[in-house]
Amino acid sequence: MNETKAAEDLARKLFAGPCEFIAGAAVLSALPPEGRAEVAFIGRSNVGKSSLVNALTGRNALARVSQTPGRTRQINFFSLGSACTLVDLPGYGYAKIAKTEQERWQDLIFTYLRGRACLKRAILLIDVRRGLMESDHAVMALLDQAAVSYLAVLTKIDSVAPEAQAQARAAALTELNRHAAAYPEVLSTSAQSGAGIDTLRLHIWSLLAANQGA
Ligand SMILES: Nc1nc2c(ncn2[C@@H]2O[C@H](COP(=O)(O)OP(=O)(O)OP(=O)(O)O)[C@@H](O)[C@H]2O)c(=O)[nH]1
Ligand SMILES: [Mg+2]
Repeated sequence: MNETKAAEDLARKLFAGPCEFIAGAAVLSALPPEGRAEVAFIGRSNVGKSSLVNALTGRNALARVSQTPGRTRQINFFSLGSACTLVDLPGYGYAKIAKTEQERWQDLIFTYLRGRACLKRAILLIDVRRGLMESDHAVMALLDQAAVSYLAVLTKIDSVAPEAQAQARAAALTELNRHAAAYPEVLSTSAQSGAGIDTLRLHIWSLLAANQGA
């Protein structure tokens, strides 16, 4: 068995192990105390954050998914074994919710991202059909400023032809190269078909392994 295969197996095992909801925070004061390494899923409303958390952990209903944007209304924390905490954030950039509510969420998300020492990586989701949009740029600037390293992941790749996927990847990569805290890499995933899920598991596992060794 080569090294990559062994790491892939360990990554799969990590995500097949126990994963439980531990806390939900709709306001800053409700955030759980800092503890294990956190990996947060961020992105516009409806981009597929909750679906990706479910696909990674192989559970259908761990995080709530909806066709209606604005489904996740609090920051949800899920423990993944004893290794880390997966964090499913509410989406941003959804115009149809009340302005005050939008601002409150954005404030909550931004303050979490800026001030959480145990946040080891943000996974920035991009809908393959839409690419990076204006509201993503504000988040990327914030992550750069706060020095939170982030990995861009295209979602819903089952919904486009391979050429469109390649174009979306190239466009995202060009933009990411301008950002200090961005990984110079874009993963392609589908929560529906399972494409790219193992690769993302491996990315998260490697990060935790490196972190534990540090
Ligand atoms: N075709 C396709 N649809 C997907 C995929 N992942 C998610 N969806 C759909 O996209 C919609 C939104 O998914 P969610 O996972 O709730 O998105 P979210 O980013 O958590 O949304 P908010 O919590 O509202 O910010 C749902 O209708 C999902 O079924 C995918 O890989 N392929
Ligand atoms: Mg959600």
